[in-house]
Amino acid sequence: MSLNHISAAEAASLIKHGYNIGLSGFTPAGTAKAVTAELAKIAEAEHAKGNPFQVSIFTGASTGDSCDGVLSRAKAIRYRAPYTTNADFRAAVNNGEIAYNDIHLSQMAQELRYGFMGDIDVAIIEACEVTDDGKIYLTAAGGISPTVCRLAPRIIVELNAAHSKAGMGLHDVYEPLDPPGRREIPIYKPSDRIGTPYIQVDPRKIVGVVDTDWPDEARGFSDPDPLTDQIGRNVADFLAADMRRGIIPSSFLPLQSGVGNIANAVLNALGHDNTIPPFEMYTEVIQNSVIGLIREGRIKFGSTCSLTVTNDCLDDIYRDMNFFHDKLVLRPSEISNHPEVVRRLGVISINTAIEADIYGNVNSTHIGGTRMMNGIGGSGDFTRNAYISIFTCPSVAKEGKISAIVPMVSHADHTEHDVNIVVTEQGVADLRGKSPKERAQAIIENCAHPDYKNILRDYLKQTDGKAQTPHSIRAALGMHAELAKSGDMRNVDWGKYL
Ligand code: 0RQ
Repeated sequence: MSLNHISAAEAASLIKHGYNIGLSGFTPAGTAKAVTAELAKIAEAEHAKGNPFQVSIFTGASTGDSCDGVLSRAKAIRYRAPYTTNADFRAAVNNGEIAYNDIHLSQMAQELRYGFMGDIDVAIIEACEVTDDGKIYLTAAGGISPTVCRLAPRIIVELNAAHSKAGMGLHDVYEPLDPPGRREIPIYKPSDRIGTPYIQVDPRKIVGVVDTDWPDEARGFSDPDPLTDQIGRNVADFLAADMRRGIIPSSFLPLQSGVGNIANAVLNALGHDNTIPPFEMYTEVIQNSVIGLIREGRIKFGSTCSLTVTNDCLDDIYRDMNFFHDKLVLRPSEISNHPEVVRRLGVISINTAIEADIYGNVNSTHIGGTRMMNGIGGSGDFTRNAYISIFTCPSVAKEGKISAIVPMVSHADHTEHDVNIVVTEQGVADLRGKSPKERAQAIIENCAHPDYKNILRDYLKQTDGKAQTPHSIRAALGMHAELAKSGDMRNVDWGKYL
């Protein structure tokens, strides 16, 4: 049978109020764009007529403006999971307009299969090729596409000419069985391939193919600055020292690294530290810095869920697939982030904190304990199962008015039981093998900004100092309360809490 080519507007008209939509993509990479952009127009028209029109969005991770942005502004999202980075979506969530379920990225596909979030009505999948017999070749990300393609009764394919067909061999599509039939995921090294390069679907489920030419909406990165460079160097020096003393094998271990400028700086520093041998990545997101390091031979292999790179970098990869075909693999998020594989391979995880407390609990998601920033992403998948788990952040935010090191985090994403190392531009706190009181000493002395060291030391003085985890429960969030009151944590007066 031949597939039915339709316009994005026709495809969007197939989506009804109340639908649950499963989307391809992971970060703006590989996310379907044209149909959601048209859907926002339908929602606005329906709202203008006084009719309700809202959908639920299930995806791999964040999307671009053509999904989360336009749909949030059109007030067309009722519910969404998981991670997102869009500013308009964030504003809507923090205004109470959208129900947002911020779950671990590795769990998204399986929670859909288990039925925790209801049925999927339609999948919208970006592809660089689709065949009449139902083979869908994904673009720059694995995400939850295999699962939503299997669960959805209808599939819309966005056939995007902005992604070269040269990328057709990049993916390794594999979906585990559900318990009690689950077996081990047979990945024993980052480069192992265990599935197929395409998703096989029943072609009768493909209700339309939408031809587009729409580049990924990947964000660029700021130029490296002295602060992110210093954090990067601190991480690289720490890992090199651990290798010298035999904690990390001399052949090194695979790395996972989150998204953003700090992650880019860390990878640059590691890549250019010649005491560290060429290494591999088992990660969820590959950014530009990794592609450069693969070209330089400093990174031997990258297993990832997405290529969250700038469009010129992506085009270079597609043009040079002869070079990259045995150096990159794209996996579904359930596999790229799978705890079993992360633990087996001994992945070293590097993620970003908003704040860390003196005992090693980390908040990666909530500003001031209540307002959602982006979400946990894959940081929990990797942190809890890592060989060594690392969190990085600048020691202060907002011109020093906020300390990233606080007595007690205002929201906990990663607990003291999971966090091994905290790194700021000030230095490195190695929490491994330490009791809570020893950890507090290491974090305050090595990671806190000089403006806050005495404030944190004074906080500890007003606890009884003897308990397993000394706290003054009345004062523990005193720095946050002070920020809310005067706009500067440095004004905190512990005497008030005595
Ligand atoms: O504010 O935007 O107004 O300038 O938070 O902070 O320092 O620019 O750093 O963009 O890397 O974001 C943790 C949010 C960091 C991100 C987080 C303010 C700060 C700034 C952004 P402005 P920076 P980044 C990968 C794996 C999720 C966990 C993870 C993130 C803005 O990295 O979402 O790593 N991580 N997941 O000023 C108030 C504080 C603050 C603060 C920073 N303590 N209080 N504001 N800011 N610290 C993701 C995936 O899995 C796909």
